[in-house]
Amino acid sequence: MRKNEERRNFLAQGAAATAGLFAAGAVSGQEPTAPSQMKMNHADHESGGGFPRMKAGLGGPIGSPTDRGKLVPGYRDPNLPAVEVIAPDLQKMSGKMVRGAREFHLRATPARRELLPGIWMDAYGYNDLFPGPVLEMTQGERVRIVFRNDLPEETTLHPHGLELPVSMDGIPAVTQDYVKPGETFVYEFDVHQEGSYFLHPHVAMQEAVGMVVPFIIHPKVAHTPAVDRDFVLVAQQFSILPNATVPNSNAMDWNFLTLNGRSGPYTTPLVCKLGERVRIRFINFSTLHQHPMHLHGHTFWITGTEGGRIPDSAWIPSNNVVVGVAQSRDVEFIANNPGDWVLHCHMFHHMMNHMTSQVGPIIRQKENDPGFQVPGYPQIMKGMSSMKMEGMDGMKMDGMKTMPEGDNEYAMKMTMEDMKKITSRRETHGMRDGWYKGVKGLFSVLRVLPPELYDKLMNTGEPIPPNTSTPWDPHGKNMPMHEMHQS
Ligand SMILES: [Cu+2]
Repeated sequence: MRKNEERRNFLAQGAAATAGLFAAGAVSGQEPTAPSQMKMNHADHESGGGFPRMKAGLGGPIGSPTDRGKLVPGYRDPNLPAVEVIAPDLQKMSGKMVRGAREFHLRATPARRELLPGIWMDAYGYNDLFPGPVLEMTQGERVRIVFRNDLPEETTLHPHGLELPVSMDGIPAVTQDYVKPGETFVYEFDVHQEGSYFLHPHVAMQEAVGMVVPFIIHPKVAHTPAVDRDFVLVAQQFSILPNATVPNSNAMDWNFLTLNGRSGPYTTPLVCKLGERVRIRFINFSTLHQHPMHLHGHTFWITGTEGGRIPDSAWIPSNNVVVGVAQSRDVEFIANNPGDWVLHCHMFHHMMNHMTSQVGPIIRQKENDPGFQVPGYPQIMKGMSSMKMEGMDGMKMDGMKTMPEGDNEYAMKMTMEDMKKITSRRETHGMRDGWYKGVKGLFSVLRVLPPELYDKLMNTGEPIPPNTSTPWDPHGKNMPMHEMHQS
């Protein structure tokens, strides 16, 4: 058995090296559905054809198909159509075929969103949502968007990045008249591209208050190597001043950073099975900032942009992809490193909310926090100490030992009900006790779970105690929470 396995790996690596040699030739004039990859049969799935599918590791030599998992397929049958996208915390629409076109109905509307438990934003969106809803379709289809303006002001709908007839481009004055309040305009065009696109109004101050619709076009034939999961995440930033719920679209300084309309730790984790091939589509619909999106514990390949699929000869390995304003970046990797891995923007001001001069800096507020004594570090502000919640320390509830204490102003204001919104979500069960203290602002978590744990978590209602997915403890004992340093 072991011998056979070694032989299989050896053969796969040989095939890998050969395929690597001819990769450049195969890629030129490449069909989008026929990348230069070796074939991997099901027997090779467990081993990943020489790539360590179930633990961290590099795979074949640089330039080979197994190099950092580059062309290692997921478990999904490559003959199946592309897998549907998963949009945590968003709603999706796949439309309906009407008179030869995939028809969607979108209304521009005011929309409310709870960015964090208890923190609401009143803005604009579509169908009472923002961002979203996510529209999904297939390359080659005709798309009809019956668009009605239910805002109290004029707007249009612009299909961003699409090669369509100019009359469908949605630019006020240049290609069409504004759609006035109460009016309907039908956008209809053939979609010959594939990739991660989005719709938005072509009215700058409306874009700044949330209006964006992810527009995901699957290729006619699923890309290879096949992915098992296809996530979409939309990054946005807002300025919500004290005592306001409406974002200030004029601001040049932001205090709320969101992924799919929520800030960490309210962003719902991306859950996958160990060994799967995962795609994440990042869309940046922020007013002014890039987001260097960083995934821990894995190396991904950058496989697509807002212009569609990149030929595999030009993919770039990375763990951090800069997503500029109005850009999208698709990345793919084999989730081969078990555990709960943060996935976040690496701009320090985006790694938490309220990093803005307008509403005061996040501060060290506990005198026993070693950072508190650092000269020059923003320290306790006058009056803040009186805001501490009384009697909350040591309270117990499902899935956690204590209330988050003193981590930031928001944590201090959270109620038990708010906390429950964060910790009661099934996708968070089994994470390390107190995980939510280290997940803020433009943060999410990728959970790479052994198959049995995944099935128990996502397909049963069985209780999963804290510390199940990250049970290892380098210090041989559980450190008390107050000694932990989260950053
Ligand atoms: Cu950022």
